Amino acid sequence: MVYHKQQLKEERDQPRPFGKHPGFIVRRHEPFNGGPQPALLHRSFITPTELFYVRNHGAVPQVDPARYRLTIGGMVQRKLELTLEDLQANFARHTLVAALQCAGNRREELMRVEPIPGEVPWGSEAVGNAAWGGVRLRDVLQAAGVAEHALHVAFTGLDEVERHGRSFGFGGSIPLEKALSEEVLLAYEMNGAPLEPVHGYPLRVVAPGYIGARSVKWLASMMVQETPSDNYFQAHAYKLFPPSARADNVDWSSGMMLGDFPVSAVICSPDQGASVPAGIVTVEGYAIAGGGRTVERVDLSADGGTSWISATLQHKKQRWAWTLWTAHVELAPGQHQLIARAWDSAANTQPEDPRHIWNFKGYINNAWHRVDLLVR
Ligand SMILES: Nc1nc2c(c(=O)[nH]1)N[C@H]1C(S)=C(S)[C@@H](COP(=O)(O)O)O[C@H]1N2
Ligand SMILES: [Mo]
Repeated sequence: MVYHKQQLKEERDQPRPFGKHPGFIVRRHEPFNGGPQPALLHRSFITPTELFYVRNHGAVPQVDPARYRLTIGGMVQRKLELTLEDLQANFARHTLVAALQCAGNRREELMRVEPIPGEVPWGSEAVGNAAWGGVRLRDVLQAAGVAEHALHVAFTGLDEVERHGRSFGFGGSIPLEKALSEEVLLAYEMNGAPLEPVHGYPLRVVAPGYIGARSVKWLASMMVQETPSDNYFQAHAYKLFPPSARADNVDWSSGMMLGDFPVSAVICSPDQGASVPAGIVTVEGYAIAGGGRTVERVDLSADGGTSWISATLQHKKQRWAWTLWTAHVELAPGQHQLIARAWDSAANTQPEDPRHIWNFKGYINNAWHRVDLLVR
């Protein structure tokens, strides 16, 4: 669906949940989940907050900043309890442009291979690129003093998520090595403003290059420990399972805990099913590389992958951020399919078909991105 001026007029009077743009696709109201229409996603390098996707597993908690405390415990020399003011006054402020991407981005394409019940059917909108401001997790860990033999840092949020009759805060962990890297932030700002409640106010983790699930919002506590978090969202969900696994036969210990996400390119415009005039067609989108790798090339094919042209990258070699890209193809009248794929700085590229990477939770689909067009 393309976003039209007419629609804007009609939607102006509609409620805008959490201050999101009228062109925001709400995938679920409770808990609130959604993201922008693809045609709005690639308009600027920094994704405006009103267009930034939201992935929630529970209701958005209302946090009183005066009563807020972050606790740091586990394998540390000094347990800490910090107010927002402590963090802002006693630790250096750092900013970083970094993309967040949900592990479930593009799940919809996997669902067409085989249904994935109970999961959010994301198109390619569960991604965004923001300017984050806050303190380095490393600096806070150093203030607490990390004990020997510690290997992971586990985070828990203030939200209440229901799973299997239990209610608990969303959580997850990252390896200590990642936690001590300069890119991981405890962010209190997004795009130059205090975090919006829906994005984790007053404080969230930003773990660039990792699946979004590790960037815990409404951060309540951090535990330094020898093992990964035993929170449901680290120990069961957000794991990559073998192709034969299904909900009724899964061996939960067989999955790989997801961290770095893989390289991926997406066509945002023209949109799926669009009708465009014959001639030179401008194709635009985003590309993203995980784990601190950079996007080195984006290829575009209009003949099923037999021949490819190189797109122009607009934000080359910027680690942690996405890049926007543009390509021009000449198309004659008729039905066409455009395909995009990216290569990263480790020479990784994308699998051809979602059938080959299907997994029962529907994570990290980075198959060649395809858009069907009618050229008139
Ligand atoms: N406390 C908490 N943190 C959370 C989540 C959540 O449900 N609760 N969702 C995670 C997931 S799966 C993703 S993809 C990102 C989404 O961040 P955003 O909503 O700011 O885009 O937040 C992560 N942090
Ligand atoms: Mo996610």
